[in-house]
Amino acid sequence: LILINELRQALENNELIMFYQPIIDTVKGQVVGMEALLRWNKPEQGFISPDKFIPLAEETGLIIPIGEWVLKSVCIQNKRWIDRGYNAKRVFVNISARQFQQKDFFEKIITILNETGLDPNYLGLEITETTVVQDIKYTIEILNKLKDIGVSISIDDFGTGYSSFNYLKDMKVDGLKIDRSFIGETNNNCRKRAIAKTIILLAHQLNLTVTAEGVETKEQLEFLKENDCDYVQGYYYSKPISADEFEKFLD
Ligand code: G
Ligand code: G
Ligand code: MN
Ligand code: NA
Repeated sequence: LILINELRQALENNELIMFYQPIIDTVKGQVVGMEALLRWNKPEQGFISPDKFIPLAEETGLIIPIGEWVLKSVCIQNKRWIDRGYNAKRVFVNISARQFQQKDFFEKIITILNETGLDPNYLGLEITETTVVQDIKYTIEILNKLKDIGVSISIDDFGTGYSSFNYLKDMKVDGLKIDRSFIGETNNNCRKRAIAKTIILLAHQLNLTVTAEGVETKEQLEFLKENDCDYVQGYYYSKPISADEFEKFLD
């Protein structure tokens, strides 16, 4: 059981840390970006997955300061890598619905980009279908503003949220991320394979890029390559790792 006070303390005591997972171009086999994933390094307990504490943070509103800390530290880290001469890559940050729906969300992004000096072309946001359909008019306005400054938007966990396809015709998103529930065991499940294939087609028909998550085997990778999936992410290449460990993927 995680208590709200412990989580508040975690933020104050610097117990939160970002891990990074490479995103790979399936044709070139090169790392083109990374997803930033939050971890809580809890004293005497080790790393705790966000699945265990993000829901509590969302319920209590702590996701607002935590989300700002995440954005800031990821922008600082990516800027540092670029300044040190590594090939610049886009870093993707997960954004909770409650965070995205704040009235000053766009202004907060601008402030963080200004303060950290990160070029917006090297930042991407991952939001879910459920988030974007909460207030469609507002979402369209924010997405247009983000696109204008160069921040990229991906729809995360695509195919698992509560939404229709309707929003896709009006919203300027750049990519879809196929949820890993459609990728795992693709080699022995035709229904999952059919869904993954169809999401790739849908993305390309809409001029969007498509990333498959949770790629763990050579067979899954081959299947995705054959079906023209643009990018892959998963344990087959690397699990999420610390910033220090990630540097080997930047070379
Ligand atoms: O990395 P892991 O599989 O443990 O992540 C579990 C879940 O937590 C995923 O759904 C992921 O999107 C979410 N998550 C990871 N990092 C962050 C973060 O920085 N902010 C938010 N809002 N969610 C995150
Ligand atoms: O919801 P979101 O897509 O942000 O979640 C990403 C989560 O998926 C992270 O918690 C990350 O640790 C996890 N993940 C990344 N690659 C793999 C993989 O190949 N297999 C499994 N099972 N989980 C993965
Ligand atoms: Mn994600
Ligand atoms: Na996902």
